[in-house]
Amino acid sequence: MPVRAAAIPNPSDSAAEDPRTDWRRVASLLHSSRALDDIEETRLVPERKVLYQFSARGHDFAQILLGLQLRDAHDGVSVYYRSRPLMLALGVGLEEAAAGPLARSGAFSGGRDIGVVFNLPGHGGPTVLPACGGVGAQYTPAAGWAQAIRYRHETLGDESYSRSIAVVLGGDASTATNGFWSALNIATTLRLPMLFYIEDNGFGISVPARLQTPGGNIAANLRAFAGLVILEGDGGDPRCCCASPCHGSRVTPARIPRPTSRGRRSRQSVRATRSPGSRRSSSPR
Ligand SMILES: Cc1ncc(C[n+]2csc(CCOP(=O)(O)OP(=O)(O)O)c2C)c(N)n1
Ligand SMILES: [Mg+2]
Repeated sequence: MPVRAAAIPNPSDSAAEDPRTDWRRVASLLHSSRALDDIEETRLVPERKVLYQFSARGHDFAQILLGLQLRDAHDGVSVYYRSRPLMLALGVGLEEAAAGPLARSGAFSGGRDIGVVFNLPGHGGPTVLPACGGVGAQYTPAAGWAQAIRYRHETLGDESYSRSIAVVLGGDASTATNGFWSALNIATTLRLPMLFYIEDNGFGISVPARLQTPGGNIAANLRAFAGLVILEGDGGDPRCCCASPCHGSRVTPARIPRPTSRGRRSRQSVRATRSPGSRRSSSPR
C-alpha cells in the first residue's frame, strides 16, 4: 500500500532526520530481532522447545525506531505479544528476550503463559506495564497511565511529567475490541497524552482486515473522531514511521503498519490523535 502523502509527518520531526538516531544501534537491534525469530522458527519450534512463536518480522524496524525515541522517565508503554523488537530497543537483553518463549523459570512470564508477555520496571526510563495474551487488554491500562500523567502534571504540578506520554501497541484486529474503544474514548474525551500505535499486518490470525473493520482500515474510519490526529505510513520507511511520539505536546499519535508478509517489505500506517488523543509461524492463543 502506498504511503498516504497527506498523512506523512514532517520528516524533520522524524527519527530519520534526528541526529540523535543511532543507526548502528537500529541495525544491530533489527538483526538481533530477526535472528531471534529465525532461530525460533527454524530450530526451536521444530524441536518443540518453543510452543508459540510470534514473528515480529516486518513489525521490527518501526518498533525499534519508536522504542529508541521513548526516553522519558515517566513514559508508560503497554505492549502485546508481537512487541519484542520494542522491548529490545528499551534495553531488554537478548538472553531475557529469548527466555520467555523457552518457558525458562527466570523469564518475564516465569515460564507461564505464551512467553512474550513482557513487562519492564522503569528504573529511570519508560515503564512497560505487565502484558498478557488477551487481545485488546493492553489499551485501558495505557489510558490509565496517561490519566496519571495528567494528574501528576496538572493537579500536583509536577513538571517532570510535562513531556511524558503513554504508548500502546496493538495489531489491526485488536482495534475491534472493547479495550481499544474504551481507551480511545477516554483518551480523546479527556485529551490525554497517549499514542495508539497500531500495527496493521492485514490479518487477525487468519481473518483478513476487511472482515474486522469496514473497508479494512481503522484509520480511515476514525477520521471523524474528535481529538484524534491520524498518521499513516509504511513501516519500512523511516521518514514516516518515526514521527516524534510528541513528547511535550498533547498530541496522541498512533501508527499502523500495513500488510506484511515474509520477503516483502513491511508497510505501516501512522495514525495519531491530537491533544487529547509476517508472518506468524504459529498462532497466538
Ligand atoms: C481476548 C482474546 N480473544 C481472542 C484471542 C485469540 N487471538 C490471539 S491473536 C488474535 C488476533 C490478533 O490480531 P492482531 O490484533 O491484528 O495482531 P497480530 O497478531 O496480527 O499482530 C486473536 C483473535 C486472544 N488472544 N484474546
Ligand atoms: Mg494483525
